[in-house]
Amino acid sequence: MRSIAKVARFVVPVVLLAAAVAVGTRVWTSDAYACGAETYSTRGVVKSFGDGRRYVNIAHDKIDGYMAAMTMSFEPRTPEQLQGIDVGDRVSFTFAATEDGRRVLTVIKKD
Ligand SMILES: [Cu+2]
Repeated sequence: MRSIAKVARFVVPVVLLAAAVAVGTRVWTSDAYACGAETYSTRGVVKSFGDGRRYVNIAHDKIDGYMAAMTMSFEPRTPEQLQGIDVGDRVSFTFAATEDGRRVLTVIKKD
């Protein structure tokens, strides 16, 4: 039993450290662009898509604390987010305004 306790004393901290590193890495990579970014939610109408649907132009309602109503572009976080969404659709969406001036959709769905 003494040897098991000895092994546990070594293994437990190593496992905890590995888990902490894994969690930290995941948060850093998947949400890196969202670090320090403000998120906003609003509604709008889809006007057009950029090449390869790399962005979507939306005539959005007023966004409290951010800007008045206007048409502008938003980047999907993944291509799948824009599946089933077409020009003319009314949508509700949330986006992160990044420090480098991008607006990345975190959620978008048809109304
Ligand atoms: Cu705008």
